[in-house]
Amino acid sequence: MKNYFENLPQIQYEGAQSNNPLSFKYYDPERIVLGKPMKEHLPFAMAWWHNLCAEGADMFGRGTTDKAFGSTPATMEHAKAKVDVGFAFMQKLGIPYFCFHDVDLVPEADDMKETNRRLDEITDYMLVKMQETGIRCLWGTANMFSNPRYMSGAGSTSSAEVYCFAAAQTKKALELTVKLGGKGYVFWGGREGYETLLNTDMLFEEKNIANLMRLAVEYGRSIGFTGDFYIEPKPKEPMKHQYDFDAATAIGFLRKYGLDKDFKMNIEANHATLAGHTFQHELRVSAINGMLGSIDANQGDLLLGWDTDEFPSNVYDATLCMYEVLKAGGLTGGFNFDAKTRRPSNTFEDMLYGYILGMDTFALGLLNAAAMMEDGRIDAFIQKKYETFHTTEIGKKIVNGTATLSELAAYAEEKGSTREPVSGAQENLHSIMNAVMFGKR
Ligand code: XLS
Ligand code: CA
Ligand code: CA
Repeated sequence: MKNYFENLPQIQYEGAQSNNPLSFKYYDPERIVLGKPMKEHLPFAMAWWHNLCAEGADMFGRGTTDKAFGSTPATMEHAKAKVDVGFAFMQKLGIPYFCFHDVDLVPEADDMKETNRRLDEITDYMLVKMQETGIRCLWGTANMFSNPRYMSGAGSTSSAEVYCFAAAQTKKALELTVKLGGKGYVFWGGREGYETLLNTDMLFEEKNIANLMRLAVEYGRSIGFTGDFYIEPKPKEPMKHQYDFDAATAIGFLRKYGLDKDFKMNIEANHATLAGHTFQHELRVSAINGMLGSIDANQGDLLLGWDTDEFPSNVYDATLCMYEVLKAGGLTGGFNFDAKTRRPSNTFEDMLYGYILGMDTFALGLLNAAAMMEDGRIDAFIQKKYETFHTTEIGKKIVNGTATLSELAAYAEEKGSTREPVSGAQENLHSIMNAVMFGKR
């Protein structure tokens, strides 16, 4: 078994001056930021599917990276090799969590009973590694989008039989998540959407998805799952239109079907931009609705219209992300690197470089966001911007809901005309952010 990572030295923080590519330049796990160590602000996770399974295949060519790890592909020997390599990888980087789909762990058999037997075997093997290393499961999920049976959806399928398979996969994935002590359980609705309404009963599909989620909550709670369920919004790809378009849509759906107490959002940066939003927007919408749960830390490419799942390198976006996370008081989940190396980055070292880049980018984001909060000018601006609601009698009445429409109208009529509100000062605020981020040169 080829376990390249096993004999490597631990990846350590060496600082920005270091030329060692296998070191952190900014991620210093024990460094105290706003009263707690960086590693507690940034509970990172490895995505099993990309890191241990994705070989760089795309629609135009097969894989470029060998992830057989010296074993025979699509065997239980291969599944175990991935466990060995995965845990060695996470240990070298000091990554405390992983996330998985059921089918990332073992090759899927034709018969579901055999797949489930394999899943039992591999999770027994993983549990031993987890005990040895202290590495934990952040969240689990069921892949209900790759198998051809889900071509017309899982919860939203047109077939009652397929619906039962989706239920069976959800049940098993929940059991595995509980067995591995997962903090969360994700629903990403890759096939829950449509291509044309000419062949789709949207309301019927919506109710069926909600029903599957309700059944999952009831079953999960009955087997001792106390964590959060997550919806991971994404507007499109693979479907033209996906029902969990963005955070606002998913939150509205959860409230409509009474699922909002058990669910939060898992926000992915790349999905946010595909929906025409910033990452920060999706985080804010989730946070102000009390549903900011976990984050899929990656980035897209605005020049491309699809989900590229790149390792985050954009420090500005990571800063705004961490600003939202700090303001929200942290995550109940963590930061899952749902990211893959580019197709020509086909070596084992590249896998490490991807994670080092992502962890350093988020460390910089955290440091910058903390500095923005300590600086206080942006907060002070926001407070000042809305001050007439807090300092004038009429403003206070609006805020506490005691003013009538007639009273407000009488106030305006008496004034006759008004001045414009204070400037939005966007340019100045961006300058402040730059100054805080880059300081003296
Ligand atoms: C795909 C999604 C998927 C979820 C988990 O775009 O990001 O990987 O995170 O099913
Ligand atoms: Ca994701
Ligand atoms: Ca994605």
